[in-house]
Order: sequence, then structure tokens, then C-alpha cells
Amino acid sequence: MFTHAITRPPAPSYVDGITTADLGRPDYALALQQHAAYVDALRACGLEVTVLEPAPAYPDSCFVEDSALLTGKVAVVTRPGADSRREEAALMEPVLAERFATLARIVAPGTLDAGDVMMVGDFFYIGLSARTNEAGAEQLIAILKRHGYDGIAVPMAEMLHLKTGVNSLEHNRLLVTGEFVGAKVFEGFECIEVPPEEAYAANSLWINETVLVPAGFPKVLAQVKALGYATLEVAVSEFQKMDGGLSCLSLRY
Ligand code: CIR
Repeated sequence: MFTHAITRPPAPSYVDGITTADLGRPDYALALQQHAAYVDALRACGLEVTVLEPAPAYPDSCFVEDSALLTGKVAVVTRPGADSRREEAALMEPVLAERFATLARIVAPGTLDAGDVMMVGDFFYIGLSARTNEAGAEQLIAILKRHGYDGIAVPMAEMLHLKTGVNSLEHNRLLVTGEFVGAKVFEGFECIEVPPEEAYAANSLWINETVLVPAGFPKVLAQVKALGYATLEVAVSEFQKMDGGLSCLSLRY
């Protein structure tokens, strides 16, 4: 169960962030509205949400998930793989130091975006993406082991981040799409296959038995409802334009 979340609204520079999506430039005013509604949805799930100040120097800094990995025993400050995002971790560190007794850090030559890390209980899957390298994954696994957890590196080829294509719904259940459909590493799970036309909604977000589903993906919404979860649809079109999804917009603990 989660009790808290940390978020950071986008700054006006958000529209100049990194993207591969061909969906047009985000509307900043609408992005702010959607971010506020996202925070409301987290609160509706019972979380106490910290809303940090926007950070205009870092266009992608609303995607706070990438800057840290939060566990029950240790908060890991990452070393983001994109040059323009690297300092987001240092920006997050004092926020974490106020909240976590034990911090650890990913250091050079390691790089790691926590959007590449999926937590399933005490075990962590770490995608080897264009942002997260083997050194970063090895460092994270060593940190996790020191704190009684374990993890494994997951090779990947197509997605931006691991959680672009696979997310835990707890109960030994995953939402999977694209290159993760049928992946051996996930064969012990009940894998709910997201249809390709709704691949973006593979990044739905389990919070305390409610699943946040991005608005506009009716098939995934129906799949998740059919499994018995409460659902909340959250509009994030302006974040999809910058390759971000529901999980990217918060750190939960
Ligand atoms: C980036 O390319 O880094 C951002 N525009 C999107 C980051 C999305 N974060 C995530 O999937 N955890």
C-alpha cells in the first residue's frame, strides 16, 4: 500500500522537453490542468501528495518518476540517462532526504531512469533501455540486495522505458504490450495483453487497488474493470505528447 506521493507540475519550458512522439506540441495550460487533475486522482486514492515547485531549468522534470526509486527501506537517487535530465536527480535528493532515513545513489558510469524499474513486492525488474545501462542496473541490484530486496536486468529494444510496456497490477498480474508480450522473464505472471492500438495504456497505475487508466483507452479500461479493480480515468494527452505516462508523473511510497 502507498500512503504518499511526490509530484512536480510542468514549467513553461515543458514544451521543449525530449520527445519521440509525433503528436504535436503540448498545450502548456492544458498540461497544467491535467497535472492538477492527476494530483486530485492520487488524493482520491488516499495518498498525501507533495506538489513541488516547477523547475523551469529542466523541461522534463514533471516526470519525477525517473529521478528516484523509492522502496520501504531505501530511497535511491538515480542518474538519468539523458544529459538534459541528469541534474533532475540532484534536484530531487533534498526532497528525499527530508522523507527517507536511508539514501543511496547511482553513480557514473551507471545511468538509470526509474521509469525502467518495476517493483513487484520485494523484487525489481530493471529494463536495459537507451537510458539505463548495465552499470546502472548492477549498481541498483547491489543496493537492493543490501536492503533485503533483489532484482534482475531485463534486456529490451523498442520501448523508451520498461514501464512504457509493462506495469504491475499486483496479485501476480501484469499489463503487458509490444516487446513484453510473451517475454520469458514475465512467464510466472498472469499477463494481461494490451492491444497494440491501446499500447499507451499499458502504463496504467495501480494505487491501493484502484487503477488509474489514461483517458481514451476503452479496451484497457474494460480489461482492468473486468479484473475487479476500481478505476479512475485520468486525461494525460499533453504528457503523452512528450512520451510520458501516468506512472512517470509521480513518485509513490
Ligand atoms: C523523456 O524522454 O525523458 C521524457 N520526455 C518522458 C519521460 C517519461 N518517463 C517515464 O516513462 N518514466
